[in-house]
Amino acid sequence: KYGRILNVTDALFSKWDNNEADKRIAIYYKDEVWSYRKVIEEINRVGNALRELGVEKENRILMIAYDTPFFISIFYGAMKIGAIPVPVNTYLKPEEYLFLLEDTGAKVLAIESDIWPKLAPYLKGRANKLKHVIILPNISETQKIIFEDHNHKAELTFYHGLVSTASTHLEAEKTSPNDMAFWLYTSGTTGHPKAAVHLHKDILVVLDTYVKNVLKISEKDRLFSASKLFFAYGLGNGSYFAFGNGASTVLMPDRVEPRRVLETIHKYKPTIFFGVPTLYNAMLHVEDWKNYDLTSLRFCVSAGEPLPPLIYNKWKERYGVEILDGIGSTEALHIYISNIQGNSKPGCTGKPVPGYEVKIVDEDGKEVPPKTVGDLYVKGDSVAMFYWNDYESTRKNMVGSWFRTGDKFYRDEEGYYYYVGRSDDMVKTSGLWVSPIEVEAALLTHPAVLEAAVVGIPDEVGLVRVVGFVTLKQGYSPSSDLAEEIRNYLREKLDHYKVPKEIRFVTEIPKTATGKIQRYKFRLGEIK
Ligand code: 3SK
Repeated sequence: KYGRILNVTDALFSKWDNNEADKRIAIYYKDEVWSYRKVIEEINRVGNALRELGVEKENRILMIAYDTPFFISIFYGAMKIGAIPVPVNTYLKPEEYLFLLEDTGAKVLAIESDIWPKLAPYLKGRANKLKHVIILPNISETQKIIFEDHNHKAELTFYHGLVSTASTHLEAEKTSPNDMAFWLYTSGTTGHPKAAVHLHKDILVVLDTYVKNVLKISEKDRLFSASKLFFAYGLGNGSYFAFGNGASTVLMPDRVEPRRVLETIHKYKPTIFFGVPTLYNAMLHVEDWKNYDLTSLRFCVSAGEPLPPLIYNKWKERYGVEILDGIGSTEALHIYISNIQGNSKPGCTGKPVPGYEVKIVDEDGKEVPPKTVGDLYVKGDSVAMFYWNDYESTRKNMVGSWFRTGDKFYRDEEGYYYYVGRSDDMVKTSGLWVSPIEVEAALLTHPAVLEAAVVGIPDEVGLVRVVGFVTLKQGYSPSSDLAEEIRNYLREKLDHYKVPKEIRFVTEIPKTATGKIQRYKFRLGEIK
């Protein structure tokens, strides 16, 4: 379908002549408006500058970058010359970045100016393949500094100094649809993160499936993703969903904070907003929400965690638009089961996106009948080819053309899919399975509860008990009476064995950068 030669950057951006590219807005960023032409020229400059540095096909470029136009120019500029951008979480610790530098064998590191000083002291004698460090804009520049030690020498340059004089014309590398294009790290609950290796065709597959069949984006759309570009979910929402359709994206480099997100929607008037359930919940709790106009939104999208019905209903009631809940993965690149506009079902993940096949299987790999919980597998052309440097996980999760998602699901007779939990988050108590998702959704309907996480914790004799960890809304304080009242309330809503034996009050529910609750931290006793 995609021919013998395909370069994803070229496929996305070569559709318009200069005149047309001048007229179309690609990016809203702070008070700047970037036309498609400006973006294409910046991408070409970056591609040329990287070639000048000696970057060749398949060389890796580790990106520790905020959501700015420079993320876009490096990511797509690298792929245009056949190099491999690897965007990673901007909130990691130096030791974690060292692992990523060494695992990728990156020749170039593109890093934000405020993160570089925190990482630089740790580089001595490590990451020996690293030859160039590019400091991303935001600070004064022009000088060139040499950073070196006994084993290591990386040349440090500032983005603008490197890129501004490069040519705006660049012939794309003639890559094939199945050449490596970019990697995205997926953080498991244990062990090191693994890089899912994506190919040049993968982005086009997502555009031809989820984007075309579910989102139906047109060139009139303006997208805003609170989830960051370094995350597979945000990368699509905030970049190629727009670029593949001649639409625009709003980039917000700041930390995600509910009021900041409301301000951004109010100011830039996006037509589609992408978030995660905890953010929607936090936005619903902003007291002066009436000061923000969200009427530009056609609909919203949620992923990362299942969207509790309460949040879906409150949002719809307040803003009059649906939140389309779906599930995807870094390995599949984006969403493969989703609700659709006009027909979204609260508490349900929806149906398989046309273009993907899914199956639910038991422990022996046999497909289970409707209403039976099992392991979800997905098949589709955007699924990563393998994990870099991780033979064991590749063999375990990529089973023929199927990918084992690690999620437990059941489907009903009409073919709607329901998320029950991560395989390793499910709680078995008294021989019965309890889905943390169901109990958390019930907890959230209690007027005092702001956020909740439910896990199974062994008691003194080693029997697993369901425990609910909650944070409270303003105006409520922890007490044993309140804990008892919450448990009584749950008894009205849940089967008796699902009601937590204990409610513990905490100040924070830990989450990954992508909004997934880290239930294992409670299980391991890191938070009590
Ligand atoms: O977590 C998800 O549901 C998701 C969705 C889209 C892309 C990536 C991920 C992990």
